[in-house]
Amino acid sequence: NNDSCLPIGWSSSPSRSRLTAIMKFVRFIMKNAALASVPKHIEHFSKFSPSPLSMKQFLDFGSINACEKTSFAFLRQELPVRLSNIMKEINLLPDKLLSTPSVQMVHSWYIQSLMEILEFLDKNPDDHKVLGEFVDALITIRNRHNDVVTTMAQGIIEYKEAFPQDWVTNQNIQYFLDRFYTSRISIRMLINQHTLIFDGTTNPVHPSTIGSIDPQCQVGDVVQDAFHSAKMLCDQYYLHSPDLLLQEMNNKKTKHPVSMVYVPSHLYHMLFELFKNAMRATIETHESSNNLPPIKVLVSLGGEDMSIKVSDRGGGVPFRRIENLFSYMYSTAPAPQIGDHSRTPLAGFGYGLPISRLYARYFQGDLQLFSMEGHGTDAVIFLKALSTDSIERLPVYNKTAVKNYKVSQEADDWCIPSKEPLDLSTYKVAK
Ligand code: W6P
Repeated sequence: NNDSCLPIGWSSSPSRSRLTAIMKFVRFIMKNAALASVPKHIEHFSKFSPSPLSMKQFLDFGSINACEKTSFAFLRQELPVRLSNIMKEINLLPDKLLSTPSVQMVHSWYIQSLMEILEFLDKNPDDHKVLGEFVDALITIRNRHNDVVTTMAQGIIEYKEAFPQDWVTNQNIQYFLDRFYTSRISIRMLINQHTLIFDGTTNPVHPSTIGSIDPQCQVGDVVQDAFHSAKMLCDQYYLHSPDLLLQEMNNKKTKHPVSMVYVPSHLYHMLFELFKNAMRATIETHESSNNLPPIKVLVSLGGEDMSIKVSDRGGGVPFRRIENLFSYMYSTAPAPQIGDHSRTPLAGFGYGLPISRLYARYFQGDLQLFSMEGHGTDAVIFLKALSTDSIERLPVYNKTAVKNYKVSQEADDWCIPSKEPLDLSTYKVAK
């Protein structure tokens, strides 16, 4: 009996369906009221600058005096600040890009996630139920944003198809996406730390990790792991792969493996990307040869920097084209069709390199390419050796940022080189 669960005095299905309708209507009104208040909240929270955390502060959230309440109170303020800051920048995108279905979709995810966090502003941090619901909300939000990178890439493709790509647009898209993806990396870092530290378990494989941070990240081990994965892909498509030659330099304790405080998954991401590129270049320039030159890796720990150099002898890239390797616009191509073997899935398209550079820069490091056409390429990841120097590098929405979106089609202040030989006859002086 459908009515058996209703209190006495409530009876029959018509009033029940009526009740359902009323509740639906109330939810509809409330949802729209929440939606209508979003712009006000964005205005409010975008006036705050994001608060960059250091590695040490991240570790403190996960130490003995770890306090879920403190983390909750920090995140329910900081997440809206970071979301609102970058949402203001989304709104500054050129109309032709902002109006694409893909960008609209991403934008709606940000609005939805912001609303879901704002729900917690008036809740009690001492209530365990609230803390549990917050973790669940963060997991929902993280999953909602899983496909942001591919969806934005789709938006860029739609834009490229409709409008001729020019240098100015490329610069604007580069500026925005570098900031947008950095913001995303940072928000996911915050969410990962909170959900991993306060789900009440320890990582069975790496018990010493604090959330996604390993206080004793063995750099050489991550190099080996990333190389191994790239090697598997490479073997699958080319039926062979170059070897790895790994050397470690530790300025303090020679012969000791290099270790540092870092996020192993970030390091893995960068190295995997570099190895795919290095392997592809090596194989494609030694197609006829039976022995491939190895990929050499040098890990070096100094007083200030921890640097990793990945060297290939894959023939290099012309200097003029290096910048394009980091360009979102020039490196977005539609994903290869299934069965299309003209494009290999091993590097060369997608956002691998620009996003790897953002991971390096996120904790004050960098990723640079030094290539000599005709010979090969050195890719170097520079990271801060000291955890006190590893502080989040975050975009902030302010007047300077706004100004950078107003870059317009103005004349360059350097002459345009002419390929036509100058007709010197006009300068002939009559004798
Ligand atoms: C290349 C191009 C490249 C990009 C990134 C890393 C290594 C390499 N090697 O030829």
